Amino acid sequence: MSNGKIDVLLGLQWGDEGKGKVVDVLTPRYDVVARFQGGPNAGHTLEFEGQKYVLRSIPSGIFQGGKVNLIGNGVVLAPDLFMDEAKDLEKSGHELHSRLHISKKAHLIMPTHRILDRALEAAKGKNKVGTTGKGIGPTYTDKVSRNGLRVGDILENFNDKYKAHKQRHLQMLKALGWTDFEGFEATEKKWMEGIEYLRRFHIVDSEIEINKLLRAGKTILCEGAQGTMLDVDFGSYPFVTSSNTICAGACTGLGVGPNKIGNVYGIMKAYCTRVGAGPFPTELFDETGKTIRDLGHEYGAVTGRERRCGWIDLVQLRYSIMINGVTELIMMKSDVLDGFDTIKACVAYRLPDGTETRDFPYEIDDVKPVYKEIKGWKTDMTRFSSPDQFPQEFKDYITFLEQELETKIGIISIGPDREQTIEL
Ligand code: 2SA
Ligand code: MG
Repeated sequence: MSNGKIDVLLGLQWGDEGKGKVVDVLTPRYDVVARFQGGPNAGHTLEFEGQKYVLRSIPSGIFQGGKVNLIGNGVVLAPDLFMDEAKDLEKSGHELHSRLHISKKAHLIMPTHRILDRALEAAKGKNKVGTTGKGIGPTYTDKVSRNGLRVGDILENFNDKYKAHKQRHLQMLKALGWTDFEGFEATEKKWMEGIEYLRRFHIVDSEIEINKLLRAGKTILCEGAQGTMLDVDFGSYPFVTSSNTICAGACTGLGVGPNKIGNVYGIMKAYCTRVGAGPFPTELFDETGKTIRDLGHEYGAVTGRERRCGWIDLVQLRYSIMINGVTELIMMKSDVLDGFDTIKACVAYRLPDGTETRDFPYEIDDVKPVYKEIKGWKTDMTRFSSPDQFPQEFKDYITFLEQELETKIGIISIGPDREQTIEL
């Protein structure tokens, strides 16, 4: 962490690496926490003092007193879902209004965007992406096609703008033959309440604010959502989300120069998971996969969907580390593997022509993982408080990962609670 710089914290796999927990642990060191992409498709789970919270759009720094939390221009915001999330937090005693700043340039997810999300998925048939249904794709599509509605638009003539956008969406839905509008009026009503609720927050030129904070020597942590493999450019396209989830996304999603980026924390699980459709080379379809899902509680934080589980994939991680310029790794959920006799790590892919590669290829649909087997540590580490307590097998595993990934591991999480975090 250094003054006047932005540190970025990102998921290196397909999301759900445990970013929420890490940001919450790291925030005491920072003055500001910012989100730069994604929206309510994210589900960041945090646990402390016996309570569990799921954040969707609000930065995870909200639980620590005195921090500015910023929702950047790269984020897409659903006012109704935002209102639910914010009110829940307020109920549990967390004051938001003075501490949450929202960019005027963030785009609004309209109720019709969510219907379009469903309609477009349905039209894809068996090629569905398996989206979260939160309207993410259609909202970013409107942004890029220069049709979007932004948070700043609520400050003037909002109703007229809303109606015009809705009309355009309804025409698109008609063209798709979509007829299911059940509950739409109630949703729209609540959405409009969400707009009113939004007005009570600081709606700001966040790019100017953040650069002023940097010039004043403040420390800023940026929190990525989803994961690198869901990045629209570098992920497993087309089975990706619609934003740049990678480090460069923090520059465009907040309006800061690349020279302002400091540390890049890459978060990975000790294994790997994915929700939604798309290739996943190390996916396990057997009992081991099921055991990981049960022990790791691998169910979607937003949709409750079962997460697909598999072994850690070092080919994929090397690629993510390269794309993001990761300076330090953080490994989550190693406790899930505490009872395993043997652990596997994919060190290379065998391509359809029989050759092996350590570089991430264009297509990963039909690659076969080449595994290295590692002796399990067979120790309950959940109550450990220092790396000195780690069994030798676990220390060897860390060394192996650091060598394979050519990056040092700085933090290891040994359980869901804020306390269960060990710095190396
Ligand atoms: P979308 O809705 O357009 O962003 O979906 C596109 C793909 O991106 C995946 N995606 C995610 N994958 C993992 N976790 C996500 N967040 C929630 C969570 C998911 C949930 O934290 O658990 O609750 O189901 C997330 N958000 C998007 C998605 O599965 C599609 O593959
Ligand atoms: Mg998540």
